[in-house]
Amino acid sequence: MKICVLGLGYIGLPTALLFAAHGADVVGIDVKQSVVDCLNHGNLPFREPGIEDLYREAKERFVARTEPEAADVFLIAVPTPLDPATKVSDLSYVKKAAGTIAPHLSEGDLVILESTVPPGTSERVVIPRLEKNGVAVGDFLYAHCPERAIPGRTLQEMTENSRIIGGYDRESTDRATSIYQTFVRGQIYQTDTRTAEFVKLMENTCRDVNIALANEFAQLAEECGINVWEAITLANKHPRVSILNPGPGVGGHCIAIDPWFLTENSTRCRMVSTAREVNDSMPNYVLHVARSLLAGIRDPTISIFGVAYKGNIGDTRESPAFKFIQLAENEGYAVRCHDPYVEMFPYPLMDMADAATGSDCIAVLTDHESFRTIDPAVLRMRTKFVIDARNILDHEKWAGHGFAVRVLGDGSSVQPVPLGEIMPSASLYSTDTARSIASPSPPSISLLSPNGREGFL
Ligand code: SAJ
Repeated sequence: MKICVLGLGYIGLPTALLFAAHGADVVGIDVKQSVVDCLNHGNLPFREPGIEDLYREAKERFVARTEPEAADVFLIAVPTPLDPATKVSDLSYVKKAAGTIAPHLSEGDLVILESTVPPGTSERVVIPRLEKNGVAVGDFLYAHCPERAIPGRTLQEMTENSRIIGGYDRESTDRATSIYQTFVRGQIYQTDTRTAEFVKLMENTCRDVNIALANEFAQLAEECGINVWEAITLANKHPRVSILNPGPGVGGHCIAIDPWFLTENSTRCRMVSTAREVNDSMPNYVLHVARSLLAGIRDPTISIFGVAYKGNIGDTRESPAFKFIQLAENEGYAVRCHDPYVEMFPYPLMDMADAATGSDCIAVLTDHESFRTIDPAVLRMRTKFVIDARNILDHEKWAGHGFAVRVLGDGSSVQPVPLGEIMPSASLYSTDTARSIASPSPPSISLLSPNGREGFL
């Protein structure tokens, strides 16, 4: 079996390599010559746990090219970004991919779309382009098989997760099922194409709405003077409650984008777009916290720890850090960035000690495991503020080194500050967010002077 995989990104490349490692001859197609060259020279264009070993296993049966060629199966895994101005999906890559497959399509071939698309895209946009060379759907087979793997565990999830396969007809669905069964160990559920498109969007939208709820709880908790992290832990003891974690916003190429694919053809969506707005506003909320801390400090510098969109990966796509950096710079802050996982970023990246030296505030935006064990003693700050937007730091340790720790969603000893108001003087900050009812320990409290520095230098 020969498979042509169009798009060698975070989904397409691992999928192509898995097929090759399980016996298919795979031609990987990417419009970027640099990606093709990189792979054909034995290198990988990005990191992902296990992908190097997989590449070694697969390379006898894998080759990269810039143009598709005749194959038994064509798999489209190209990006479907969002037009940021209109909040409408940009299907240009999918359209182009379908158009370049058409001249190579023969009766009996199978085309699989993995890219996430608005409901109805297969019928309205993809299939008509595939038919342009005279072979009609039904004569060729077609299925939508949305990807479900999470960056950081891509290979494991591609192999173990269940899959939804929505075929144009029964033959298409069965053929696609048998092809995925070469490496997927999870259950495969069959449906039609439009349902499969909708299911994928529901999954990511569900997560987005639940994160938005957690983010709203965090802000409410601050207003109520309680610690949301403790409250969530307790609420989640209920057998039917599972609240997610608040944070500085939702990034990544999917959850921050896909919900808009549901709303673009609807005039009825309320909750979906509200959740997007809540999550998109979280960098503003973190900035509001920073503003309250840094008021009174001359020429403040803020050091961002973590620019990846989430923990333990180097992926910065749609990261909330971008918005936070812009807001902080507009506020007049000097901004420095540190991320041990990220290699390429439009802003200069510094090592941890350099990013902290002479700075006034650290904002932890990503939950990298390595941040748990940072030794605050090595950080030569001018003013020792830290905002932990992920509740990842060892707060007692940081407080022990003179830091005033502000944890997103911990209002247990923060005086509420109305949004937009710059807090000029004293307020109290808890340095202990990990109190439990079973073993309460008194929070250590730092009283800030009007210039916000006393006691922390
Ligand atoms: N986040 C929170 N709080 C949480 C969980 C996540 O703030 O409790 C944030 C993360 O920090 C990150 C963003 O949300 O910025 C998204 O991260 P994620 O881990 O929730 O998801 P992704 O975007 O890496 O991957 C998602 C997954 N979808 C679901 O879990 C429903 C994955 O299975 C999909 O394959 C992927 O989208 C995709 O490609 O569609």
